[in-house]
Amino acid sequence: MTDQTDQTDQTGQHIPGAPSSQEASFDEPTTPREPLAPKPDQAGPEVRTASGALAHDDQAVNAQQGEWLTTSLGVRLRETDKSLKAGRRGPTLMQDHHLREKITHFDHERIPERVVHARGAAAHGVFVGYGTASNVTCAAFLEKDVETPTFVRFSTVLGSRGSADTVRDTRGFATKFYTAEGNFDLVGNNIPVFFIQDGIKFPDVIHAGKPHPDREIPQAQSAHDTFWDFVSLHTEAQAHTMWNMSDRGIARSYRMMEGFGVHTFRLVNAAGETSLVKFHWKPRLGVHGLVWEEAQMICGFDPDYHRRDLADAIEAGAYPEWELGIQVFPDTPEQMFEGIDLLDPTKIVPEELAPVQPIGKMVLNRNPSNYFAETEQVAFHAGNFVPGIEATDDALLQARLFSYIDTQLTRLGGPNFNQIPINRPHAPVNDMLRDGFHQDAVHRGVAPYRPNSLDGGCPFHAGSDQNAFIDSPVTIPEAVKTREQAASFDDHFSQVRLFWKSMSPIEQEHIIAAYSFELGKCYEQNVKARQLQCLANIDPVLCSRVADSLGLPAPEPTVELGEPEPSPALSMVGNTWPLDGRMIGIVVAPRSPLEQVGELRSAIFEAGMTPLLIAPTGGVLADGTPGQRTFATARSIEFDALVVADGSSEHVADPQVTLLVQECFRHAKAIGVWGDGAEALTAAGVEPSAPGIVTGDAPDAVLSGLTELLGQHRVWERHAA
Ligand code: HDE
Repeated sequence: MTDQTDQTDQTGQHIPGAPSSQEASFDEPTTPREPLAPKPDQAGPEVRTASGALAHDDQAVNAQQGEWLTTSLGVRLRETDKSLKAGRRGPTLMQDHHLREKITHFDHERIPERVVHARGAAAHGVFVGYGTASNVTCAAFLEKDVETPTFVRFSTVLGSRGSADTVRDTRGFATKFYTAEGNFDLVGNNIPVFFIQDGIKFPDVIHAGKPHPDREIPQAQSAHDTFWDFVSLHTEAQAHTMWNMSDRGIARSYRMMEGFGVHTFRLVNAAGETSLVKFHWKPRLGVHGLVWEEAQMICGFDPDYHRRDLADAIEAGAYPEWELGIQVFPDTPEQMFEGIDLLDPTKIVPEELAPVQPIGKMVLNRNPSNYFAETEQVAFHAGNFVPGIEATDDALLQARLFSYIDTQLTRLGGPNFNQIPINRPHAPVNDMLRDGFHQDAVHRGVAPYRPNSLDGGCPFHAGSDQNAFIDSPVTIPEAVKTREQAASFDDHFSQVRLFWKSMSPIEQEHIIAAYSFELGKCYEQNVKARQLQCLANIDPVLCSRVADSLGLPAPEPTVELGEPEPSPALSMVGNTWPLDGRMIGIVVAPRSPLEQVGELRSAIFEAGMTPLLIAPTGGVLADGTPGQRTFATARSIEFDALVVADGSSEHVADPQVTLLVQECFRHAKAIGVWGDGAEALTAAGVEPSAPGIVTGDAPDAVLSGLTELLGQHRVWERHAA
């Protein structure tokens, strides 16, 4: 048998996406064998026992072993295709234990999906501390060169488990650090502000965003009446909504998103001194979005787009990377910084006022080997802290501290969800929590209580010299018990204006188009009018442009519009970034010069990207190189840039090729042509002199032009034009 990952050309480079570690044989195999190993890019969680100790050295053996099919109790089976019947024509007998076990287990394969963030994809990785945080925290995993295994789950918020990846939505960015001092979860989002200031409003905003309760539509989107009804009435949601309407709401890739802890957290150093911080993940590849039309098309053509992109990049060795950074603020009694309330999760502190200081780096380098066991069963908790990191009184965070355990009780079927392999800590566990559904540990001793003398007084309390978690003694000012919040929380618009003013003109155009689309999909005129009033309180140009699109009058602001200092760090354009894992489509035809095409493919691989050959039909080219796509299966959404090779002139009139070129052009993607491939431009009505078109005599010149354009992500001048 050949290694499936060799499915490629003579250069030894492979195209990601083979489903198994071995190529499927044409006939059903007849020789028994041990279960296949995972693919080289995959790994399961390190298999630990419920106490955190390493289980069997050979991880595969912990899950399944032996070459014969068995029942769940290890009895070998000789037949699983036919049930036990009274005679060849039945009826089926109740006695068929294997049938009943198989069907019963199947009937219960699904668990409830997450109430929010149901749709997700994940990867294993490793975090390395820089040691630069030791002045503010004693967390051991942040010390210099300490390596900590991580598991990261990215998600959308609104959609069901089977919904599309590229809908306009917030993305979850949840990281589990398996540190030597216990698990730390940083359960963040790709947007640094949240819809609401107090967790008690969470069910409201989610009910408003989810499909309407009567018809259960629309799926996984905010472009509907209940959502805009809520956010235009509960105006603290306007900050988050503006971020959603920006290109951050339609990420190009999970690899190209920032991550934020959102809340302010409290760090404690070895001397017991505290600071307030905000966590940031900065992606090495920069922050990039899709084009809205493209995002919508992907929902149909490849609803698994983000999931596939993450897995393919890791399989291709283009490991996604982020730096973890902190903004540090003094822990003063008022918990404010430069007039910004640090306990208000609808506000950011601009990076220009408090720079993000890098404290470590994370690389995602292994795909999960089983979606259900890992990505579905992972249980994050915003309150999983380690010594040196603590919660603040942010009322949103406080409610989360309750919610995450509570939700797992039904989702994962009982209180022992931390014993599921992906959730097990790598630190020793001795917890006195006993019994319950799915108890995996066989506890010893007779005294799971403290104090005791019967188990020798064990387990003992740890002191600070044993790295115990100690809640810092924080002074709570004398106060009255009340259902109110600080007056500073009442400013719902000034930072939304700051965000708008920090956008480049092209990003502002995209935001106007996004509001116009979303509100245009609403039915109720008063909901649209009310949201226009909110936009008037953000910016008159934004408001009037959206109002024009809706055919409604633009209202006057009801608040005073300030002139905030823009924060350039909020803009996604105007820089250049690495290209790892980008996809380049190459249209070839039987007459194309295959040697040159081969050189082009090798150069693309060398640049850390993946070339996908698009040929008129399936099969291999004359030199034996396999084509990855045909004119019938290729669609522009899959490629970051397109090349039409010499020798394609007979095929450029093919409607699929024309469509490819036109869509790439519309979606601001770089297009390169060489030789008579240039005729594809004419067929598609694209001017060779238009921005982002690279023409040349040879593929190397075309590639170098494309690479330069790709570094800026998209040819945005085309949209401006
Ligand atoms: Fe969550 N959130 N959340 N959330 N959240 C969940 O927990 C909740 C909030 C976030 O990939 C649930 O295990 C409440 C903010 C992510 O498994 C649930 C409130 C932020 C994920 C829950 C918030 C988040 C969740 C659903 C308001 C960004 C996915 C399943 C007080 C900082 C984690 C689960 C994963 C998941 C509750 C607000 C991020 C129901 C009550 C703010 C990334 O417990």
